[in-house]
Amino acid sequence: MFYSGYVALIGKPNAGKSSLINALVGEKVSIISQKPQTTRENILGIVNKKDCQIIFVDTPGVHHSKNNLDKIMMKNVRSALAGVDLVVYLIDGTTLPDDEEREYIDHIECEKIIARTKSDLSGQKDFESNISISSKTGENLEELLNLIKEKLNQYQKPYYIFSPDEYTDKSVKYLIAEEVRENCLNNLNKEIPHGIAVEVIRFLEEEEIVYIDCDIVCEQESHKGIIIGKGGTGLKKIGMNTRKFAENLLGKKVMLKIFVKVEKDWRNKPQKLKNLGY
Ligand SMILES: Nc1nc2c(ncn2[C@@H]2O[C@H](COP(=O)(O)OP(=O)(O)OP(=O)(O)O)[C@@H](O)[C@H]2O)c(=O)[nH]1
Ligand SMILES: [Mg+2]
Repeated sequence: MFYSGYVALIGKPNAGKSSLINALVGEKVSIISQKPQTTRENILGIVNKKDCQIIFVDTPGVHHSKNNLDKIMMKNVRSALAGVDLVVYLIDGTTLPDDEEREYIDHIECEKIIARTKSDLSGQKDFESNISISSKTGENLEELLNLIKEKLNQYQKPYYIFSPDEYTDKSVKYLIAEEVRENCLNNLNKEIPHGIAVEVIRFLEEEEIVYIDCDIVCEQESHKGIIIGKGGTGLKKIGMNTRKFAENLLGKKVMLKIFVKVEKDWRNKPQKLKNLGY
C-alpha cells in the first residue's frame, strides 16, 4: 500500500513546527529560532519513503495580528488549513493550551492529530493528545508518521504528487535568504529580528562559483548599526554561517555579499519588497 497527501503543521509560535518538519524530512527546509514568529510563509517539506509521499506544510505560528505582515502570516495559516488532507496540531509539551487555543483546536474542521512536542524536556504538562514527540531526540517520530499514514489516502501503486527526489517547494535563493534571517534571529536581541526581511538581489551561478548578494532590510537606521556590529563583526558572523550553508546546499564555492538597508515600516507594506514573495 502507498500513502500520500498533504499534512499541515499548525500551532502557536514556538510550538516546534519547523523543528518537526526538518526532523521528518531530514533536511533543513525551514529555519528555527527560540524567538516566536520565526516562520512567515507556508513551506513544504516532502517526506519520500518506499511506501509514502507525505507533503508537510510548515506554517507561521497562530497569533494575533499587529501589522500587515502578521495578517499575511495568518492568511497563510488559513490557506494551509483549507488545502490539506490532515492537520497535525502541535502543542509545546511543557505548556498547557489556554481557552482560546482549545477553542481554536476545536474549530479546526478537517481530520486532526494532536501532538505534544519537546518530550525530551522536563516539566511535561498533562493534556489530552494523540502522541508525544521530540524532534530533538527523534522520540515517536516514526510512530507519528504511522498515525498520519492511517489517515491519508491509500493507493495500490506509488502515487507521487512531487518528484520523489524533491524535498521542498522553495528555491535555493529562498532557503539562503531564510538562512540569513535565521542568523539574524539568533544573533540579535529583542524586537530587531522581527523587523528584518532578507532579499536575494543577485544570484549568479558559474561553473565553479556562485555569486550571491543579499539585502538585510531593517526598519530603523539605529538597527542597521546593531546588525552590522562593532567593526562589522555582526555581519561577518552572519555572512560566514550563511556562506557555509549555501556552499553545502549548492556543492560549490560561494561568494556572498550582504548589505543592510533601511525600509521604514516595511511590515505594513511588505509588498514593497519584491523578492520576498509576501
Ligand atoms: N528541547 C527541545 N526543543 C525543541 C524541540 N522542538 C523545537 N524545540 C525548540 O523550540 C524552539 C522553537 O522551535 P521552532 O521549530 O522554531 O518552532 P515553530 O513552531 O516553528 O515557531 P514559529 O515559526 O515561530 O511559529 C526552538 O528553540 C527549538 O530549538 C524539541 O523536540 N526539544
Ligand atoms: Mg516555524
